[in-house]
Amino acid sequence: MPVRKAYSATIDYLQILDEHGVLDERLFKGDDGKPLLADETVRELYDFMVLNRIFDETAFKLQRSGRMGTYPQNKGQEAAAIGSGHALRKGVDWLVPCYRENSALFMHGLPMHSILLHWMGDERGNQIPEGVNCTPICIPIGTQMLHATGLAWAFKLRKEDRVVATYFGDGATSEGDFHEAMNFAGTFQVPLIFFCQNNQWAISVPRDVQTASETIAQKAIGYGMPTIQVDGNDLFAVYKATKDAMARARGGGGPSFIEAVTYRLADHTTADDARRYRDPKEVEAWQSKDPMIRLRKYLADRNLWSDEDQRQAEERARARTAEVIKTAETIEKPSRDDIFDYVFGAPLPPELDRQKQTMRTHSLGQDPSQVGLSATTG
Ligand SMILES: Cc1ncc(C[n+]2csc(CCOP(=O)(O)OP(=O)(O)O)c2C)c(N)n1
Ligand SMILES: [Mg+2]
Repeated sequence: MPVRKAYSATIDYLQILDEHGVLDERLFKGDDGKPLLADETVRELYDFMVLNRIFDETAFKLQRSGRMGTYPQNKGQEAAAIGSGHALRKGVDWLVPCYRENSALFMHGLPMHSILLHWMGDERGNQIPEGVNCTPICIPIGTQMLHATGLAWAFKLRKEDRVVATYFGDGATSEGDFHEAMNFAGTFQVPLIFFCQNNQWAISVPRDVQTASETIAQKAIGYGMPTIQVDGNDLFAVYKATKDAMARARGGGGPSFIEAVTYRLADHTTADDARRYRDPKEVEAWQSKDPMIRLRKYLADRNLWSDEDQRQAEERARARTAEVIKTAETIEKPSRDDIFDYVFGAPLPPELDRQKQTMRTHSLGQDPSQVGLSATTG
């Protein structure tokens, strides 16, 4: 009996604005002849990139000067977050993030100081204001994809016209949670976009050590999902792929997968030193593919952005970032009693009550007399 082909597939790669700022007019115009994005919108999105880059660099400095805990820089991944975020409807669709798409969350109304509070260790940074459709940033890798699937399933059951987008990294696609979420979403045909920011690294593990899959996008084929690889540093390609996935989801076409090929230009977090494991030549090569360089060139070539515009955008971004820091740093400090009052409930067991009463010194929360020191020592 002859061997028949049981299945075959290809993965498309979409790029509309290349790293030199050259535009594929045909793809930008689309079949209907309308531009994918109006000039004014592109200006606004670039301006927003400037704000986010400056916010990100300032957050890094806050950590270095001891004013914040660990921080994972988003630098270099702005087109992926902003291009996809722009395709989602504010106040309607939902974002279920990890931690490298701040700008998409800000776009959908998350106050910028929330992100600083989170990384300052203040749990109020995870309180999402009413009407902002996102879940808190998620550090346990991959878990958020299951939440996103559940959320999208609920919208389907309730017949609500809402789409969910969940963000995760290349490394997250090696987690069991990823496969469970994909399997369920594909089987139940939920309105969900799996948005992978393939930034080539999972801390110190490079993508090709992480998985034997040639592309991340092809992993979706096993779950029956339309899937595409896009230039993640190209705002237009990311926006178009997300818009197409949105249209499919809203039309009852179920989940889609997008692999945005990008690069983590900074260290994994401020607790990392990538110079120990990354070839500087690789970083240099990706620096020239920075999403902001090509978009600025696109705008400048069309007389839509001048050096003066850039100067003003940076000035506005610095002023705004300074305000955000002030808000985060001047928030009323939580009481030290909160950990007892809100974690254990009432009545407090006697031992915990004793600890609460004696947590008066800065010496590991212990009363000096209990550790054999007089109250005047230290
Ligand atoms: C379940 C779980 N395992 C391990 C970690 C430790 N960890 C934090 S970030 C990270 C790498 C994630 O890589 P990727 O998904 O590519 O995202 P990126 O940081 O590159 O954006 C790991 C292993 C974690 N946070 N959660
Ligand atoms: Mg990664």
